[in-house]
Amino acid sequence: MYAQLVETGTRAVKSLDEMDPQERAFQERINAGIKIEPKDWMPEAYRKTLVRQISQHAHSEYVGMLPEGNWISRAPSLKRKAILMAKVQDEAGHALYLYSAVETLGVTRDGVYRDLLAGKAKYSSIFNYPTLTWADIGAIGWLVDGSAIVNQIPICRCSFGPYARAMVRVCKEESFHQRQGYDIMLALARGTPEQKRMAQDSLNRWWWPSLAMHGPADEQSVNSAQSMAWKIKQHTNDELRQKFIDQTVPQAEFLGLSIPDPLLKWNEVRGHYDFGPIDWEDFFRVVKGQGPCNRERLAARNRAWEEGAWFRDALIAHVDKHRAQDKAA
Ligand code: FAQ
Repeated sequence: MYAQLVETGTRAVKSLDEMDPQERAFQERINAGIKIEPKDWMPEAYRKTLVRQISQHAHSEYVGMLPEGNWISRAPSLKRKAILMAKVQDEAGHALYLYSAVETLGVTRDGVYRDLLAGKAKYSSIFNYPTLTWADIGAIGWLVDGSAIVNQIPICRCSFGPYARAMVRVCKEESFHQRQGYDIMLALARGTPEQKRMAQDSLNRWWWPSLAMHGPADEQSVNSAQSMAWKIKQHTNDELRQKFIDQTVPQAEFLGLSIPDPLLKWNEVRGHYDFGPIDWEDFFRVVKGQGPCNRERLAARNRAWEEGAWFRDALIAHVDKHRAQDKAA
């Protein structure tokens, strides 16, 4: 029964009996699978959780353009370059859908974006690692977009309408991204011994950060219990991490590459792969801004913001001019 006090992570979730009538009616709508829309009443904590998650998600898409953008000018063929450019543009599009979704919650895009630029807002840990070789572009598509899909498909059923609807299109595009990444890995794995080594090296470096990007282990995930009660999240971080591992290991086998985990083993009883410990110290260091590329990523975003000032000013001047003309007419 829902009315049980759920306690996972470190924050407790209220039971229906503890809610006032308005909040209880809200929770009952969620339990019945009815979407919450921007103008509906919602608890302040629900709104804040969504602002936090959707803005972090938008920032991740936006910062996520940088590691891949790094290889556009060095893609190994015209075809790969065109595909990569389209992918990086898609990520910008995802950020825009998400910034639009977050604006329906009474915050401004500029406001949440300035928090990112000031280093106050989080974005996904995974984008603070460098892309050292072309194989990293394959690994990002395969593993990072692969993780993103596992995480985002359930968000298509999230209780907040604008977020759920934005995710439908994002997921379709992410699945193309995942396939293009796998296609790069396949070409390298079937290429020369040196190309295969490059693919293996890239898998070695991206595997563990891709597992960590699903978020802290359930007992450390402070937001999961409440977000699940509100159906913003449908699964815990560990459940999604396990799903990602189970679907990705056979893909690595098909490539003839080895997952860099000596403890990885199929567990007949659980019906899942067992895996080795994740380096959570590294994860939290990266989240706190001490990863290999945190400073570089924020500097790049700040530079782009400053260099784009003339365009924003021109756009506003243009809109103001038309508004004045409309008024005069
Ligand atoms: N990095 O209590 P929980 C992509 C923070 S999009 C940094 O478990 P929650 C597409 C978390 O915010 C990738 N921080 O939190 C692409 C919280 O801190 P807070 C982004 C992290 O929210 C591909 C604290 O730790 N996807 O890849 C991370 O319930 C290729 C405690 O954690 C999304 O944002 C992390 N990895 O669960 C683009 C999906 N994990 O806020 C370009 C939507 C956790 O209390 C190229 N988000 N933290 O200060 C979610 O599903 C959730 O927010 C989780 C975290 C699952 C990420």
